[in-house]
Amino acid sequence: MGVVNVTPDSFSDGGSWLDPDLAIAHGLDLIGQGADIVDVGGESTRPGAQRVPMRDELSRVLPVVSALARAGALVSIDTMRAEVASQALAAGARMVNDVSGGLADPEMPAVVAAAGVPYIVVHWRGHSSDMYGPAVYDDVVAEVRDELGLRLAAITGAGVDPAQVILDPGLGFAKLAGHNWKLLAGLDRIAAQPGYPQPFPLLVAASRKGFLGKLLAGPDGSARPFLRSDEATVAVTALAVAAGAWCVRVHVVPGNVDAVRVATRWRLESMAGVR
Ligand code: PMM
Repeated sequence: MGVVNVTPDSFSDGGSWLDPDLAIAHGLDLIGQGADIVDVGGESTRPGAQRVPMRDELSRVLPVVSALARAGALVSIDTMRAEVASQALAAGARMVNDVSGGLADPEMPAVVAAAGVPYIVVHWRGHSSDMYGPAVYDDVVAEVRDELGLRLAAITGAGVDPAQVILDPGLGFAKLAGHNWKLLAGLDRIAAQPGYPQPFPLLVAASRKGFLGKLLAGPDGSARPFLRSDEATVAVTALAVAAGAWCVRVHVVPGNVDAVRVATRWRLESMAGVR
């Protein structure tokens, strides 16, 4: 999944694709480079971000979604608002990526259920204006798994088919660096939800996030700028896919596509070995 942030202020690529023509061209580039899905978003969720008015979010994403869908791309709409999801689906999006897992807008699950599309349900504890206040856990993997389980109960209660749900541990959303690493090491526990016979597909979105820059800090302790953490993202992609992740959400496609192919081959071989 390649990212098209149609925002002035996303931490990873803010401002680069605010112009709709540039955003559309970028989405087509990502597809040409091997992305299977383009994820179009119009509201930054960087730490400290304030909400964007809905009309601004709509005017950012709709022309980009419809042009990319018309060009044949599988478009996911990255939004916490049911109305934005609904209009983006009408414009040709075929998947909803909700970083609040249905918590920010109670109407979202019903919109997704009515459309019958895949729904990426992300672990979230509140808006980005207070990103790290709620980042308090005793056992982050167990708590994220259980809180995603509560979201699953709520959204399936609203009519969403569990077969359409993709779970996401929400790296960085109410998580400190150490929490993100524990979650990456515990992906299988998050996918295996009590009461469901099969593990859920998982999406991992580590690309350019601050915990990578922190790990790669220079000798003076200053974090590596996120634009220079793309190789680390490729490493996470390989490890996450080898651990069973279904999808990775990334800003730069080429190295990640290769990593997905290598890790998929590796995983197939390991699974054959245990049969
Ligand atoms: N993170 C961001 C935006 N959208 N979607 C999913 N499913 N999971 C995430 O962790 C996620 C997301 C914020 O990152 P960005 O500003 O680089 O897009």
